[in-house]
Amino acid sequence: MTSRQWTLPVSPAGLRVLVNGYQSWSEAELRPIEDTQATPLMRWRQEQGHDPAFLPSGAPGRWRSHTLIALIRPDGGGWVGCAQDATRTFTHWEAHSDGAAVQVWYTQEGPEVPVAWEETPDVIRSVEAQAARLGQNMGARTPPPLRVWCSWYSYYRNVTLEAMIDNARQARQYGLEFDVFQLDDGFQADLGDWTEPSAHFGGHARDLPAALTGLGVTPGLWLAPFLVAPTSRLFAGHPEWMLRDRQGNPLLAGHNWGGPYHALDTTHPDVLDWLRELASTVRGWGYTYLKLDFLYGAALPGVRHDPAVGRAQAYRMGLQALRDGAGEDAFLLGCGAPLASSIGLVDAMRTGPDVAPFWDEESRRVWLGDATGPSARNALHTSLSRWYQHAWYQPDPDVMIARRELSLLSRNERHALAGMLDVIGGLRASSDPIAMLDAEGLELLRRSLQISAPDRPVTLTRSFGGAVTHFSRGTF
Ligand code: 9PG
Repeated sequence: MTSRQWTLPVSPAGLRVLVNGYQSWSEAELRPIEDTQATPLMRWRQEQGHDPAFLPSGAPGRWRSHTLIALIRPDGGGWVGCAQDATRTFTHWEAHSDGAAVQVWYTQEGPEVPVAWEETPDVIRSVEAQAARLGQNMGARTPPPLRVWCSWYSYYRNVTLEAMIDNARQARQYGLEFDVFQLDDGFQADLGDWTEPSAHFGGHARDLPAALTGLGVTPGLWLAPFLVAPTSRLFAGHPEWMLRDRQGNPLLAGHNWGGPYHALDTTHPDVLDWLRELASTVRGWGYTYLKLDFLYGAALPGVRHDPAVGRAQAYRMGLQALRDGAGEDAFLLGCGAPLASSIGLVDAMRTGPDVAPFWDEESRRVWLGDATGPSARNALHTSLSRWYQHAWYQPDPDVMIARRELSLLSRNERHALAGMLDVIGGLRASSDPIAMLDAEGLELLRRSLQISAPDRPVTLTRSFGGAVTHFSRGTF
């Protein structure tokens, strides 16, 4: 474990800190250093939304960040630090103000990697340059962005084969230009039993690609390939494949789908074979776009088959097996994933929590310290604070919402969400049942599918006339 420490020759007054959360859903933000970084009060949110080995601090004036950190003076200059490799190493940053002085230190979990640290007159440019170098070092894939229709944010787990085909047909009728139609969670019998259908789906996931291709769109499929439900056939057949806790029990990797679930141990050679086989099977069904979700499961702290392999490396071995099975030309979208350690293996990455058909859930965000939950506000806040990650993959800031039914968003909020997603750039997605859209909704969606060039913070202020003030140089 390497560590280094600096004392900055600056007063904390007016100093801001840019922090990056561990995985897709963890908060990233730019805040006055004297503020307090929220930490989740509920234990089950700690492993599901964060790195349980390096949680947000929860203490006034103390900020924790993964891979990259920046401290920004009112004049726009300051300090930037960024790991230059994340293939086998997680890099942890901490900045602390005691009211008089500011200290920064970092620790590494895994083999030593080069770390850039510099004082700069232009923090934004330096953040972008250091992040870009990390991307280059890890062979970042940045294909053109895609326009995706995803079943999750309207049908949730009740999606059916028929709903997928109906929506693809209606999108075509209305001339909506989607590249991909992606089936989300709900088609499978259980977590781990991906090749067996759920009772309500009304068919089999392998029957969908031909219909979608016939309608002129690329078939996409959601998987949470590292997760295993205790009720699944996979768990019954291979209990020895699970990541374990210190007592030797299958590790609890989180709580969702009405119960707890486990994660695969990706240092086990048979697990890697199974992952390759899974990705190649769904590719064989015709899915060339895969949304690989809850990927943090393979990187949790735990007892592994090969104890010499660290968490970041174990994670990447699992992801590499999926890439090998899906093929070099498959489009892989990571989600719920350790960010920097995915560079080079995924084409796109969710860079924030889920959008929801409401703006904010203050009780959960403020009182429970959990800004990883679904809301339009959380999704935008975090994806905006990761603008420099364009150099790592295509960012996916999640869906816009144009429908008025099944939504609490006001008209202004629907338009603001769509506008901000366009500013963030990257993938463009929608989940609205096409039949639910009125004329204004269809127009908003149509406009949203015209992707403008990925933007940068300097132009953020131009687009919003200074509304996004925390990104403007003037306020740094
Ligand atoms: C499917 C969904 C969608 C969505 C993903 C992900 O921490 N949590 O409990 C948690 C649950 C679900 C979730 C994110 C976090 O959503 O982001 O797009 O695919 O899974 O179940």
